[in-house]
Amino acid sequence: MPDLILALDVLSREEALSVAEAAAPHLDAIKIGYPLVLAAGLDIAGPLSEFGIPLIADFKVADIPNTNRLIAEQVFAAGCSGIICQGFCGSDSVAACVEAADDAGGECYVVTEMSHPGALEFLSGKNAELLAQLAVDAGAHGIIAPATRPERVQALRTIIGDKKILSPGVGAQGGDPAVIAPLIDGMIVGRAIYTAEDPAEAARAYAAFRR
Ligand code: O7M
Repeated sequence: MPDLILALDVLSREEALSVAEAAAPHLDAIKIGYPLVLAAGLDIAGPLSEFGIPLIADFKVADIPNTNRLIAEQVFAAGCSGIICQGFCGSDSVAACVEAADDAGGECYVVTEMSHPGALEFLSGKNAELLAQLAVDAGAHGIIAPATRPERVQALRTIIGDKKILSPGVGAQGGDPAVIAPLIDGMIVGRAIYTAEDPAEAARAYAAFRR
């Protein structure tokens, strides 16, 4: 069974801290990204890390190696222990994020296939498989793959072996936790928890699917 990772895509510092505090006992990690960091600043990572669970920075980093490294260094200096990058910029760009993660004692995850319908235009099928192989070759710690397509997660697993699969798409996007949980290492859930009237109870409801 996987870790439960909250996608904390709320738009204020106050809401972020209140949802995180309520849900933290039922979580294994929190993912922060553009929505929250643009609204509240990267230093939100400081108070969030006080809840005692790892923070994963989802900036889907996609640039030249030097820029990727500069972004990754900021993320780890702010207190995050993981970073998510895109793979389609190539192996040297991914390697820059992996190196920054290794230097910080953190982890780097590479997006392969995405969870939304539009992913089928580019970020799926053969392209996703090439990206998964690139993640392995670059020494990444794992990949992002879609809870909305469990059969694709299984296909990508054959490429990455025992590297981690973090999987978004459960809840608001229709993914079924009972189907996806046995296939993955981290289940990323956003709206189903942070828009709930009682985020603690909503997070606790995933306990049966959590390691
Ligand atoms: O549960 P949701 O749909 O409210 O949130 C899902 C989160 O996962 C949200 O933060 C998305 O940006 C993210 N995500 C996807 O939904 N689909 C993907 O293919 C990839 C991600 C992601 O986390 O990539 C790192």
